[in-house]
Amino acid sequence: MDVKNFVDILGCDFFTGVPDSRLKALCDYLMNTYGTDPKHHIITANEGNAAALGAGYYLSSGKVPVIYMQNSGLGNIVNPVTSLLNSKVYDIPEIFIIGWRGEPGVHDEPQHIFQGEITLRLLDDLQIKYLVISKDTGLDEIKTFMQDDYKLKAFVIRKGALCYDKKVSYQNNYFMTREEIIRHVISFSGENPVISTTGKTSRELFELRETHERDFLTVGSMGHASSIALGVALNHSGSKVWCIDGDGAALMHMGTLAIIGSVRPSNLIHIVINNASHESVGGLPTSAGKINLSDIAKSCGYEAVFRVKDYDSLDIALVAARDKNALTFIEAEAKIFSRDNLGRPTTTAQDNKNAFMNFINS
Ligand SMILES: Cc1ncc(C[n+]2csc(CCOP(=O)(O)OP(=O)(O)O)c2C)c(N)n1
Repeated sequence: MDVKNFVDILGCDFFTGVPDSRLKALCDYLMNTYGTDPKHHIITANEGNAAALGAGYYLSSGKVPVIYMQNSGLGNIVNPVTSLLNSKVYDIPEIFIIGWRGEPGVHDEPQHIFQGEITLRLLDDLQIKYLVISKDTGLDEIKTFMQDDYKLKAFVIRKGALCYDKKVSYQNNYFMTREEIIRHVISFSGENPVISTTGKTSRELFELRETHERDFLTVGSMGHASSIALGVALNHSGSKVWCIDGDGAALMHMGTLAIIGSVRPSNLIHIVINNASHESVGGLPTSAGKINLSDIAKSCGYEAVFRVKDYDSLDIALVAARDKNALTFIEAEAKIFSRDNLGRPTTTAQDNKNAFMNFINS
């Protein structure tokens, strides 16, 4: 279905959410139509923020917003849906567009399987009325569904259901690549544990390594790699612990910077690869291109802070991080790029966990 025909039926002029690869057609359409004009389109740090932002839009305009997300984001909206939007509280209408990863019967990665299985059940429990959209869903079915008086409605989007024929390209002015930054990091991290973030960072790390026991790949739980790294660092004080994060992920749960900064483990090195983009799911911008993450880390209590633009300065920062005993933050600017032939981890998540635990406890 052409995404424009779909969006026209919704009759909304405010869209907010977190991008998803299943929703690439929608995301590209929104970027081409509105860019990031905050009157019409805001890419939020996490999906719960989008649900709340949509509530504010409704309160001030009386109009219904559209909130878009991958089904992994349902976890982040549970609280605003139950305690803000639900009819037992403020009874605020919203339309959700949800990319269905891990649909039963459709092959997907381990982090999507359980979320995929419970997606429709969770919507039922949240009292969100849904319509599943496939390639062959007719526009009339969508029009009929929109006439339903449910306040909270969701479209659950199957693989390939939406299409958009215009190409959108996402770029920045940065020079390094994420994969090469990761290669540099692991040349300095040696035998220390590495915790990597969701998306292509973990996929690239996996491909760069010959053996995988030193790495914990945070394949799901976007935004939580640095909290996992904090937990490891506190109990593994004999060695450095390296966290390779993304800007979108760091923003998603940015409160954790304050917690890490206040706990201040001197063996933790937190690297944020900042491409100002959600590159792994298509390239939509994050706000990390407009703010100064390094200054935020400094204010939160990180002791050594570096912002690097090229490989020489990256190496200088990595040497300092390795050799000093200080909570370190390295923001490495990267272009919006990944290889077309990038693979996926070939070991199971539980093999990864077991190998990592054996390594770390030996
Ligand atoms: C809660 C949640 N929302 C959305 C996603 C989909 N998702 C996977 S990776 C990613 C982008 C990550 O961006 P960033 O951390 O900047 O890393 P990059 O891909 O740019 O390297 C998104 C949005 C997800 N996995 N989980």
